[in-house]
Amino acid sequence: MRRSIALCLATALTLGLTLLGAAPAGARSVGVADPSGDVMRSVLTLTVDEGCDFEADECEPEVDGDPFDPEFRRDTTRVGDLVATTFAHHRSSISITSQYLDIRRPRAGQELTWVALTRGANGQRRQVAVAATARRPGGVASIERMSDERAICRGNITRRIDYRANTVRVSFPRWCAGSPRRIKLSGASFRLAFRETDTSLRVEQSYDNPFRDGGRLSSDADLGWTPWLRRG
Ligand SMILES: [Ca+2]
Repeated sequence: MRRSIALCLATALTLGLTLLGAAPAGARSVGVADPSGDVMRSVLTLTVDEGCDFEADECEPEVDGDPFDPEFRRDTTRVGDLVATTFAHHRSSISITSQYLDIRRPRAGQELTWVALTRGANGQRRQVAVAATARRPGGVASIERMSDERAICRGNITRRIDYRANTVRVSFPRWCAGSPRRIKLSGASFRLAFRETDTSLRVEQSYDNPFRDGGRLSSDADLGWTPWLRRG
């Protein structure tokens, strides 16, 4: 159940972002400042009848909230609040570095995920994720090709989550993104917290993106992206 909810939320990770930091066209990197105090949070609760097995197909859970269109409200937490992100297109790699007010090491039942999206001038698109849990606080990195949802570049992604410095950095070879001459980048940071009993599952999701103050998650028609970044 937890996994299926996570997948639903992952589907919703195609986010509404708006670029605030302008940069000259053809820049090799861009730094984006984001306001503090703009973390958004939603809560989804699923319940089943007493004595019903949560995992059983015949036990249809009652859902409070929409996993595909969560209702987000502003939260006051500092945890997961992005304040600055640098997107860079280097000679042989692409990197994204984010500074948070506080990232906090995940406890059991919590996940911290940085999701980046790439859009190459050659039409190649990728979703890059770094997901940290209590068991894997250093994070597990992955890249998915958007055209066929195939996982690629396993073992070629470098990630570093520094819980003292409150930073996340991810980088990967250009070829993992299809080796475009120019690329646009986007992304957001998520926190998930699961609380499970025999008859209920509560999923708290909060997010912040490097471009925008608050707002909802939406379709990628609303995505804000960096300008085109030329190869450095
Ligand atoms: Ca922020």
